[in-house]
Amino acid sequence: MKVNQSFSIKEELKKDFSYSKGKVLSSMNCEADPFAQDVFRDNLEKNLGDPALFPGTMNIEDHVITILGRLFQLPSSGTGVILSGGSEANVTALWAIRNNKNLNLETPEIIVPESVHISFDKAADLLKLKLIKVPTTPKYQVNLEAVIESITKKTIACVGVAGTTAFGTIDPLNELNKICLEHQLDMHIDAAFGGLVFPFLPQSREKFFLSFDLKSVVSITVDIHKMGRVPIPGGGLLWRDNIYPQAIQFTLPYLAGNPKQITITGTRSGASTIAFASLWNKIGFKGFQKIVFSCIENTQYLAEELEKRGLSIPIKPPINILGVKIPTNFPLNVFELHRKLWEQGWTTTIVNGCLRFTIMPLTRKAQLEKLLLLIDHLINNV
Ligand code: 0PR
Repeated sequence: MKVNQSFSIKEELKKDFSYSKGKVLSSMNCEADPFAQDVFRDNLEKNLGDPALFPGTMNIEDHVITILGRLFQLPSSGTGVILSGGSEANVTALWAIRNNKNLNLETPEIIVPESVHISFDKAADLLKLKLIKVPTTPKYQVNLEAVIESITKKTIACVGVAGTTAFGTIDPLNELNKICLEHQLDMHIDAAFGGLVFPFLPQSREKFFLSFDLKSVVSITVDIHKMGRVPIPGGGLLWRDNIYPQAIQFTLPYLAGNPKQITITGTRSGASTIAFASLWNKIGFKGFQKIVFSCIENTQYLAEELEKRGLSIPIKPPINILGVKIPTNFPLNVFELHRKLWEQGWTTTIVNGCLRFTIMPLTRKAQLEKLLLLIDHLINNV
């Protein structure tokens, strides 16, 4: 391939969207907290893949696991790791479950709701697992009867989602746990997005059961680069017991201290881990809760305003992800509205036929008012 001499990195970067305008409503990432950005920048060289060189960063990773673990009642036998994101965490979780079971099955089966993130398809492909996708209910939660019907001798685990990619819904984890216990199955929870939302909601533990108190739950994915407000990459994986990471452990005989790695990657950035630990030290549970409340308030505001304009909300948003249905008699269809909003710099996605808005910490109510004015203008000028 010929090198284009006029290629300008500066010009290319101008094509990118910036979170700072608050108009990106299609992403689960957002502009990181300014303090977290500073900490991140100060720690670019930290490599969690080499504990002998960075023992302090390793301790900070443990500290972050403790902070996250407390949100989900991780038992004292528990452990965890910070990876590149939710996809790697989900792949690693299924890897550990598969190896730990060690049943000599040709293709072990994992039952997942059809709402799961694409990372489970990737995991199944990589790990030679068979993914059994079961339908969801009209509330976009896993259909429990379908789960029971799907269990076979080859089933080794079930997955529950806390904060689905499409609508932010949470599966009936308590009931799923009962099924798993009865059939001696492991349960993994993908709380990549919802893991730093649900625990801050009032009485959420009773209501949502996103917790290691459910005895079949062996692992939980929780990302720090989504609602954790730190720069990418940062995805957490918590394990109930050390036997899970031990099942995927490799020793590096040539590195000082012969470290054991339980990660797909060798070199592993510690910057977002340090940024998260520092941000938590600074603002704590209450600070994160405030951010979550404001995101949810803004989501509810947008939902109500869109309903007033004749759009429908098929699933009441439990958190800050909003799916909106465009009725057939509306002046614009979902593709047209989606395209026209993008043309004005407002990014959304279309998921399950709905226009999906992710309302992240940087999106202010004033911003949403501007979005609604634009939508009014688009409706009135078709
Ligand atoms: N689990 C759930 C429930 C998710 O929604 C996602 C990401 C993952 C796991 C995987 O996380 P990583 O992307 O960290 O590996 N869902 C986002 C989505 O599909 C990913 C994303 C993020 C897409 C930012 C676009 C974007 O700008 O919407």
